Amino acid sequence: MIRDPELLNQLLDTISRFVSERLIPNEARLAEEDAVPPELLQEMQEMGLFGLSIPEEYGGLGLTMEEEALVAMEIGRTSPAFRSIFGTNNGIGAQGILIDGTPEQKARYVPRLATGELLSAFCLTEPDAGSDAASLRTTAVRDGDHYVLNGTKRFITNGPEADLFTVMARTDPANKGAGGISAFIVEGDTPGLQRGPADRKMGQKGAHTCDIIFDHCRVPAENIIGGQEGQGFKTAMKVLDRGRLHISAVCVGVADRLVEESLSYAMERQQFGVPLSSHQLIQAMLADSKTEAYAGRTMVLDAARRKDAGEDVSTLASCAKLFCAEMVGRVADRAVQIHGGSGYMAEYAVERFYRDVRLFRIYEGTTQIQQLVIARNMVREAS
Ligand code: COS
Repeated sequence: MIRDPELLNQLLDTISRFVSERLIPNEARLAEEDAVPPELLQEMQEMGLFGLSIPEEYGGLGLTMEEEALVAMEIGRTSPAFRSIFGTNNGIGAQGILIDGTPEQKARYVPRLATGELLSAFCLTEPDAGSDAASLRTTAVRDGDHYVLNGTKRFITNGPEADLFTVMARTDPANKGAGGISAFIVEGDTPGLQRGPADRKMGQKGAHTCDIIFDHCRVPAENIIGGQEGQGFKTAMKVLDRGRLHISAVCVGVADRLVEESLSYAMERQQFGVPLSSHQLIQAMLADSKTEAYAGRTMVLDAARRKDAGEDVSTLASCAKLFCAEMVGRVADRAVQIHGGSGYMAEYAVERFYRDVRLFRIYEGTTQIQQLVIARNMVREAS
């Protein structure tokens, strides 16, 4: 649902220029310093990127899912770590409060999330609960007008720097499944919240993750999302429905960039007396990558439009995540192949992207979890 095509085109143009002129030239620095340069963070804040999908009444840009997908595709043309910090903030970090929070919770936190004054993170995964998220072990025990949280969350994006965490924890020890889980808003400076050392990762340098440890961490009872116990798993799943579409759009953007890099290298580099792009086996790889990136784009936009129209897109979001994450992996692999020996060298962007995109098949639900969600929904609908 594009609300105002002219305004949206202006926003996309501005972001496209920012990506080309500011982010792409700083990709190597981002990887080397393992941090988003502070001046770029500030520019992102000024452009409103920290509040992309937060409604205007809370100071965000209030983008629809389709609009957000188009923005994510544009931002996908550069290192995914640039997107990670603000995408996580107004994506999985803030959406739990937005989707299921009480009016008071939204009023208290969302305006500061929209400006980037508060940085947020999403705490679902644990050392022993990844794909089987409903088996999580972090506990939240009621004690007067507080809950006391104990447990460890793992691989938490924005963890080292977040000011606010959406935390899924078990409030009903007798219920070992999804129904025993509640979601909490936990402020980063709450006593008993500790951060582990930053993880050392294969790629996406500049996007930071770490363990978040809750050790008798007392959280006000009013911070249970929606004011109700037992709803936390559903909140997490709804957040992920949106998150998976956002990540799919990022995969499309990265694939577009890799196609561009592959084409320009193939047109420049000569072998057997002609440019690589004249060789049919190279052409086949270029054509396959272009086709797959286009298929991903079409798929994401269709699912996003349906979400904006109010349809349940749980299945389609998983279809998009499954296809786009695998697709960008294939496109990155071809990009390295087209670059030949150079593609294995760190001074070429495709070497870095090849490592960066590997994460897309894992986080916000592995490819295998998407297959499971799709097939289970198919069977359920047919029964
Ligand atoms: N929206 C709303 N509610 C949902 C939902 C969705 N998309 N998906 C599931 N639910 C509800 C179900 O309807 C069910 O509710 P009822 O008990 O009232 O019927 C409840 O949540 C439990 O669902 P389900 O029985 O399907 O849970 P399971 O434990 O069997 O499995 C999977 C759920 C495997 C799909 C889930 O654990 C998952 O997505 N895992 C991957 C986690 C992930 O993406 N981790 C990445 C970390 S975040 S970066």
